[in-house]
Amino acid sequence: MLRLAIQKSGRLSEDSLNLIRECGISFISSTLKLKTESTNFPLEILFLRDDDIPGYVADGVADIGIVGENVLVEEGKQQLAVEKLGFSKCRLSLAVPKGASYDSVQDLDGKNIATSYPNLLQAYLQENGVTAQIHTISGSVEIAPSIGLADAICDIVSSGSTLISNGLREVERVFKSEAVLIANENLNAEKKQILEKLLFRIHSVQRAQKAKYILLNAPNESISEISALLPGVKSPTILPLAEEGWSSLHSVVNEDDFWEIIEKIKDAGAQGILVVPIEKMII
Ligand code: PRT
Ligand code: ZN
Repeated sequence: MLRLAIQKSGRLSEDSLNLIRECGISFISSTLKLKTESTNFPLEILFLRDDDIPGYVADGVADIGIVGENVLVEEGKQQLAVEKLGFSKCRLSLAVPKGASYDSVQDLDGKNIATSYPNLLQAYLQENGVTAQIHTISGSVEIAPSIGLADAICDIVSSGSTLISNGLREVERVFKSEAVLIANENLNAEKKQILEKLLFRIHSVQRAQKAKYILLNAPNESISEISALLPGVKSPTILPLAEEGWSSLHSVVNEDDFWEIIEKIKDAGAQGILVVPIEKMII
């Protein structure tokens, strides 16, 4: 049995639970419960505050966990990281009041900066040869300049709208973060094996999220040109159509190069292009 710690309620909770479900792991979840066990996989889930997850995993109270890299690195436990998960993307940024003059991070020398991430901020300032007064506060960091508590703030930014609505301007990106799977460093053989199984499923889900299945019709004389444009897992599947001289091509394309490929294959004579999502991709 492997014990997984995820955030009880917050920005990581839903995506963490969805990832587990997409891995085919079923469980009964209730917002009132602190613990649940899967009905079809040797996994127990603990629901905790995100800040407690790295510590519990390091101590072995939980075997693995899902947490933001910002929290993990702030707590100095980056050695526990196993795999980036691609959700809850955000950045830790420095921001100053909209009207304040600002040219470079050196302008923060001798200033007061409010943050909930003193270690990440201190490391960044040190790298840049800046000495500032760091005020550690646990919440509502963005109001610190307007109440005279600080000249600047260092906080998590996602869309940027919180900064704008508090009259602040993002000036430096200190740290880029996303959700990460972490694991205790001394798992026994049985737990390691379960983790391997879980990682295999996570990789299949992640590959599928990035890939699209594409079907198209093409005149036979265009097949070789179109095939060369379709990367696929191996090579495209080619099936003859009932109509003489035409074929159907099936392949897999990566989301990142998707539009570029579509344009090129259209120019090469592809018609009736269908693009469908892939649920799992096992290679
Ligand atoms: O109760 P618990 O301690 O478990 O939760 P929490 O309140 O400490 O954390 P939570 O749920 O707010 O965030 C969990 C994790 O989500 C963070 O550690 C980040 O890794 C990640 N994440 C992603 C974010 C954001 N996006 C985010 N936008 N964490 C916080 N924010 C906040 C930010 O602090 C600021 O107040 O949202 C505001 C900015 O958002 P924008 O979109 O206006 O820029
Ligand atoms: Zn927290």
